[in-house]
Amino acid sequence: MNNSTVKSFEAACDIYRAHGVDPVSAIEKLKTIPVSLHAWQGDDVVGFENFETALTGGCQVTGNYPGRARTADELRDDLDLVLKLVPGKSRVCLQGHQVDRMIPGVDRDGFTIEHFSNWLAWAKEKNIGLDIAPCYYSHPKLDHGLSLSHPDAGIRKFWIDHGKAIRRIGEEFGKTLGTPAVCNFWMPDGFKDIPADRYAPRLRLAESLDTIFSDKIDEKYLLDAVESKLFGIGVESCTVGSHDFYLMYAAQNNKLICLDSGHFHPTESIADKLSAIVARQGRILLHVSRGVRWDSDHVILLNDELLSIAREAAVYGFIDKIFFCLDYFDASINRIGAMVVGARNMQKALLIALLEPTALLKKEEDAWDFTSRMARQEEIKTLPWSAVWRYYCESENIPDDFSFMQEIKEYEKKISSRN
Ligand code: RNT
Ligand code: ZN
Repeated sequence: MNNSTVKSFEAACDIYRAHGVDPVSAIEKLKTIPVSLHAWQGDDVVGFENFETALTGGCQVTGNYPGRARTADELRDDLDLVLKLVPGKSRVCLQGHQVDRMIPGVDRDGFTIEHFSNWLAWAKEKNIGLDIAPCYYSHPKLDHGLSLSHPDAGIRKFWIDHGKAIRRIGEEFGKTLGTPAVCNFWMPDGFKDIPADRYAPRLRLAESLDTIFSDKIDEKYLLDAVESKLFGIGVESCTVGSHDFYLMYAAQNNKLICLDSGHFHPTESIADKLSAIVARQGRILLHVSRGVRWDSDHVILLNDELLSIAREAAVYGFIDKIFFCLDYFDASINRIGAMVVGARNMQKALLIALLEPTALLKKEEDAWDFTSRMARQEEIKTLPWSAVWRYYCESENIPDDFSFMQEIKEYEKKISSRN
């Protein structure tokens, strides 16, 4: 290891220890926190079914940077590189249309583990966990923008069967990989303009979900989650699976609620919601994203929002109850770079949170000394976390903050035939 890295780490350790924090245990803790990398950044949420459809999910991927993974094999190659450039404990989360292969005559309602067997073999070999989400968009059966809440029972049945199929696939992931697969349900159902009836679609959505979840699967293998949303492109006026709807649904059915940081009013932070939900529901799934004005799924940056999410997740001793999954898609830049920058930022934010001298802040707060608390919060911003980060990356053989770009550029040359 580089001598100056060790020296600055030791100096940083002295400072942190004077604040009652041990960077060595912060690093050890960080290594145990799984972060699920969202595979869909690699294929622009296109999937690998035989047909190419535009993304019809009330969200949008923009940009035409070369190099999109066109097959599951290509995506796995890309992820192999991502995993080399990101420290910490990664998982991979798939969308239900990122199949290895299609089987003639079998549509999404009939997918089985056979459609994902190479993914499973790959994850087993790499010793990482897999998560999955059914894919309720980019398919002709998403009719008038509705799936599980559609008035037609036949359409609902197709999507119910898709949900059931993906849960079974997740169960296989969980069994084989020895870690439960998180199976996240999000569907774009909603209305562009003011609906006459917001109630009936919500009743139908609840009933469809009940039918899907009536197949009992052991939580040792599969953890169900439901993801809420305020609005999306083309569904500006009403989202059937709103936050109120899913918070209630999750609470009543003991499911994970998934909070996506891009799915609320632009000034509403999900950070404050973490302790509220964990206090009542015990656990939570996060889709860590970055909205810019609309639900735009930009690459996550090390900004105040990310820092406060990680802070709220890490300091109360319930971080093992938080499931982290990244969720953004930017096709205007190198997709591997997008994944790596965002995933490293997630790791950095978690490290900064684990290095927080929370006991000092609490002491000041308990003594009603809110001025010192504020001064302390400001002091924390200048503590030398970057020396700890550099040491951590080097000790894990992960390139430092800019040199990973070199590997990405070299890889970009190798995959130039994709264009
Ligand atoms: C959409 C949701 C959902 C998607 C994925 C690709 O607004 O956030 O999680 O990002 O299905
Ligand atoms: Zn999401």
